[in-house]
Amino acid sequence: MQLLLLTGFEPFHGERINSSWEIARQLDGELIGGLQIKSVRVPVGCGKAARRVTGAIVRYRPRAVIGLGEAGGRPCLSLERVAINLADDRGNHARSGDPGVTPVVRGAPDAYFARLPLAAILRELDRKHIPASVSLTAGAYACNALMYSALHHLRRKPGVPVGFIHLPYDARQSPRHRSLPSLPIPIMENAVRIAIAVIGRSLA
Ligand code: PCA
Repeated sequence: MQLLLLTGFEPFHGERINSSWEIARQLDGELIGGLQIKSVRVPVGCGKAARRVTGAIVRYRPRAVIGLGEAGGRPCLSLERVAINLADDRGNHARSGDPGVTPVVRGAPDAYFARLPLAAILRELDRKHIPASVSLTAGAYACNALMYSALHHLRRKPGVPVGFIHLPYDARQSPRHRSLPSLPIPIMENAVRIAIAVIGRSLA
């Protein structure tokens, strides 16, 4: 059975849930587009996230990798196009100042592009009326570090699709963030299923 490694993050910044793990754990074990989902929960921190995802890749030898993460404040699903070799553990609290130049992987390339059929995924989400867009920055925190290290680790296996999807807050988080956008988990979960089905078709 071919596995798709699906990662989701622990709650952080005082939240009780993280939409990314809520969805990943829900999909664990499902068979979608010929790929069996293996979900892994990831700690929030650049180094820890990078180690967890590379460890999971070594252990499960997945046919495809999708990272999920929460991007509170974004209005729709973000299909990340780029991961950069920059690790800023100040996280989302860092609204100003210079993040410095700490790399995710020392001596590695400045950036990698996602290896997912983003246009086809976007088309399918549009067809199902699920709001999504392609994003040109995954930030410089744990989500970017996870995406970067997965792409770096699998750089010699170009046939393995690797990418990352940022999610808005879950609607259950909206009482804490009344002026920020959110989506109900079932809609986001369906979106991730659709993305995986498109990836599965691209491998068939
Ligand atoms: N979002 C953060 C880290 C964990 C998460 O879910 C980020 O965007 O980097």
